[in-house]
Amino acid sequence: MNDHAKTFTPSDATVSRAHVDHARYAEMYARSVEDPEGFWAEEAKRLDWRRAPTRIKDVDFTHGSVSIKWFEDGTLNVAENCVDRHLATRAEQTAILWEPDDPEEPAQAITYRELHENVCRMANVLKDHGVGRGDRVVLYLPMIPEAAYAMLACARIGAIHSVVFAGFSPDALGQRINGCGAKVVITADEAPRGGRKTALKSNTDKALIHCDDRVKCLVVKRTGGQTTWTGQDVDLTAAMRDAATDCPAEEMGAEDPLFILYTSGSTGQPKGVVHTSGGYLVYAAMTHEITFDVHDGDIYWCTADVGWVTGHSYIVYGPLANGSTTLMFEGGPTWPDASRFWQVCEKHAVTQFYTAPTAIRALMGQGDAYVTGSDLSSLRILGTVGEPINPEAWAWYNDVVGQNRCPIVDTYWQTETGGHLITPLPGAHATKPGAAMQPFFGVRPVVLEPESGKEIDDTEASGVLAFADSWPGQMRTVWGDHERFENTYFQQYKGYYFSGDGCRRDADGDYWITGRVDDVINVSGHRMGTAEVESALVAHEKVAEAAVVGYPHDVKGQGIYCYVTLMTGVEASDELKKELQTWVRQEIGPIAKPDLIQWAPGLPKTRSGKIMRRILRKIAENDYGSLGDTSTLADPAVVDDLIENRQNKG
Ligand code: 6R9
Repeated sequence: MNDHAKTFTPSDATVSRAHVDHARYAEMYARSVEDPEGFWAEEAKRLDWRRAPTRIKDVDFTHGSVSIKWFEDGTLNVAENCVDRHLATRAEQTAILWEPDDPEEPAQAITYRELHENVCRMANVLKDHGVGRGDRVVLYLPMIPEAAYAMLACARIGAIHSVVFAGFSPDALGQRINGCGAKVVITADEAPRGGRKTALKSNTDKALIHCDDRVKCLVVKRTGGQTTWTGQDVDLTAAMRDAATDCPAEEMGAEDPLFILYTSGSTGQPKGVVHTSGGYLVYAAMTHEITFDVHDGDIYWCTADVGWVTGHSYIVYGPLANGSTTLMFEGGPTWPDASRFWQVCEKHAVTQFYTAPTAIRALMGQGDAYVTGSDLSSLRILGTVGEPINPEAWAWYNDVVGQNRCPIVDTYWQTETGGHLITPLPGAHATKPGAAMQPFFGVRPVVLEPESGKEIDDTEASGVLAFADSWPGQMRTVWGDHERFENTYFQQYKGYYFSGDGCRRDADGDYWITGRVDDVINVSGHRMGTAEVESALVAHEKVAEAAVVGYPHDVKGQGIYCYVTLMTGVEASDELKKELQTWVRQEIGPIAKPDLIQWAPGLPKTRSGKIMRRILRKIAENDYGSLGDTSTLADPAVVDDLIENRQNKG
């Protein structure tokens, strides 16, 4: 492929405004990998430290003794960095611009002074309920300012938050509360989204049935909708009103955990990714400023949910550490109609807009008129995250939304990485539709041969993506299970952090992410372990066995394809398919609802009983002409039946 043919160079205006241009990138990048200690000691000065770090980097990627520490002897408070330190110069500047689900409801502009007050109030309520340093607090909230207050209130008193996406089911919530041993859950009565309401409080009640009785439930009144109250419940809205507006910030070590965020892997239940205070914040702040080329006066909008890492790093921590105005949107892209995003951009004169390819594809399908009806002249930078973006969606984003004048930053990163790892920088790099382009500072990507694990030195390379050294935003461990951390990321390819993604490096040395190489699927940018869906399916009394794979889906990127073997005597029917879809939805949450279910009298297995997923993937992709070697199958006839009855004939 001729990659040069599709290169978009930034305009002179973009380059001259940018924090980092091409020459500066080259010079900074070289320094960041040649002298990481010196480079990051300098970058750490972005933050206000109580005690400035002198020990900058202490990293060992060796399996069996993996240890990652940054700025180890430094102390700071994250909330102080995101709020208090801006008060001298920005007290009356908007910190959070909140746009509700319903366009008829007024937006709210919360200044840094008000943010400080609210964070302190909530911190005092948490303290009143016995929460202190190192305690865990689970947040299960709509996209409302209280979600940011709660995160920062925890940070202020040294508690560790774990945000659970409001789309998760009571079971999934309960597992996460128990998983981190939380003392308190903060939720809301209801979460409005797309004109509908999710009953968060009653979901929380259901979750808490399976948790320690002492777990307290603090409830924000978002809608005032009917809610049942139990003895452990606290009306958080009222308690905040009565609480004091100042609360001292705890002095925390740089390596003290800031948050836990559960994410899916290829095996087992989701794992609690642990991020720390110092390194994470330095990295979130720096990437936010440079990747989105943020300047004073900008109105920056990331459409993610705070339930995902993108919401943590690029709605709350990065922007607020930088003293930016961050827009927080409660709703979704297509309600009341497909113009909602663009109307919000016009209404608030948004300058940076950051969303996921799945949203772009969904909106692209609705036609251009929804976009062109809004004045988008304020936009300067567009971003995408969450999955590879297909060139058609990239072109539409560039032409119709960006009107050919806004660089698109296709930011590759993960929950585990804390911030962007590979991304173009607006004034430094040309872009190519579908390419994540170049490593961020301090990041050393390598392409490995999947089998041998050998590093491919040639510029043009294709293989799996790993990283040869640490960066400050890297996760430190899996909560409560360091061995799982080492085994998941450092075992297969010794001496590297393994991403789980495939990748291609082109003749120019630019990186293209090709998707997961493990049993993780990416549905509308939401990461899911096929094992989680399988275990939900087999928990149903009529299901004997299940195998789940991803298949290409026009809007979602990947859809969930389930092969299900029923218990003997159970009759297959369309009603049962619906029942299983509803079941999985209830077990995990709406994002995990199977798209296609195929009844499988048997699953293709090796003689040792291992399911051959490669074959199931090919059938689901409707690519059964290239099944490859099936000679190790115990019963090859199974495959013919599966092909004949495949569900994706598109
Ligand atoms: C931030 C986030 C991580 C996985 C990752 C990869 C995929 C994310 C991407 C991308 C291609 C991009 N991914 N960004 N693939 N291009 N720009 O999404 O975190 O939810 O942990 O997902 O998402 O497969 O491994 P997370």
